[in-house]
Amino acid sequence: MTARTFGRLRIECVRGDIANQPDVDAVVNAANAALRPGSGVAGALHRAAGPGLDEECRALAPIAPGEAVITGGHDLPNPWVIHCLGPVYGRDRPEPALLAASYRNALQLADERGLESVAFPALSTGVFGYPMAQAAEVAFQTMADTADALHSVTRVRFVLFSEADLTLHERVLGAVQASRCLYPEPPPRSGRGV
Ligand code: AR6
Repeated sequence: MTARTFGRLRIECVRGDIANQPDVDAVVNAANAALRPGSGVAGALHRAAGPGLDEECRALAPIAPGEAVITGGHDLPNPWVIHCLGPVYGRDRPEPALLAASYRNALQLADERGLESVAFPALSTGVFGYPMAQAAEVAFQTMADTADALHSVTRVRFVLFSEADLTLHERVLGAVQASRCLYPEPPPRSGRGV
């Protein structure tokens, strides 16, 4: 597990199953527009949550790319599920702006509800075909950009399915942090009285 902090926001990367993250307030669903059970993340979350989640979702559908809505967690170990519709790569344009909106809107919803912790999957990188390295950069830049505007959310977990996906995300997270910390210490004084 790798963790980096941006202001008061801690971002963790772990390998695991998004449907088995009992120590976070909300898990994020990589949803379809109709908010119905699907494959991948949506399938795993709806299976674990039971039919009550599908019922609650019907009243909130459809949603548009970049939008996020919140429901209860039903039989999941988490009190809340935040449903995001990421962009389909090559169809919903501009993809980076729509993917960034998904992350930003999910974080804002969690913050409005006073939640402390949120676990995300890598939105749009499965069935929706977004190249993973590009998607990871959008995700972490957006989280870093949003960090200062958050009041209650202080911990974000990125849950990756495979070791290769985890390694890639750890690398991108480190690079995003490094790009924002070019001068972590004050530059040394020259000593020449300039
Ligand atoms: N836990 C963590 N990550 C997972 C899990 C899991 N249980 N299952 C898959 N992943 P996807 P999308 C990874 O396809 O691209 C659905 O059918 C996966 O390896 O779930 O946004 C919906 O109904 C990939 O890296 O989401 C929509 O129609 C990432 O999570 C559509 O797919 C996202 O994969 C959404 O497509």
